[in-house]
Amino acid sequence: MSPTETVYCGNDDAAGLAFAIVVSRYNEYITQRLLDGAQLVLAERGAARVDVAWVPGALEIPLVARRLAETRQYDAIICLGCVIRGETLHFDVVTQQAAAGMARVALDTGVPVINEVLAVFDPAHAAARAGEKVNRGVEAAHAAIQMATLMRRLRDR
Ligand code: INI
Repeated sequence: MSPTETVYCGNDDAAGLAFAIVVSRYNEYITQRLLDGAQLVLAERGAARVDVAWVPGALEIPLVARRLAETRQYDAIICLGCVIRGETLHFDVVTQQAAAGMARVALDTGVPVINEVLAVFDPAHAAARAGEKVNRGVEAAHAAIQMATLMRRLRDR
């Protein structure tokens, strides 16, 4: 006799779902484009609510993400930032602390947190990931919808 098997997966339908986006002003000429990409996808996919919180830099993202996650009002939190190595001597600290903080928020609260803080070597690399064709904000929104719907599926099983 074979065991029963269930495969859990999310989908790309954001209807009825609520999202928060935490976005940093540091390198805003890049992060605004990531935000535009994420908002476009969430609107296209029918999200019911999309709230945006601006923070000064990547290091401030985790605290605000946590505050938003703790409201229990959001199905997923999307974090957008841009750290450019040439501009910071503490590149590793900023990227690693931000990433560790975001991961902790997700694990502590159970709310999916999508880390789309770009960590790149120069502005051209950042621009290449925040354009019309390739836009990591778009990818972040798709990941957020997938995770939000997967977590609902797991909750309702
Ligand atoms: N923050 C960023 O989001 N990107 C950067 O490239 C960056 N650099 O270059 O330093 C950066 N630093 C600011 C940091 O995130 C905090 O806002 C600041 O240290 C105050 O806590």
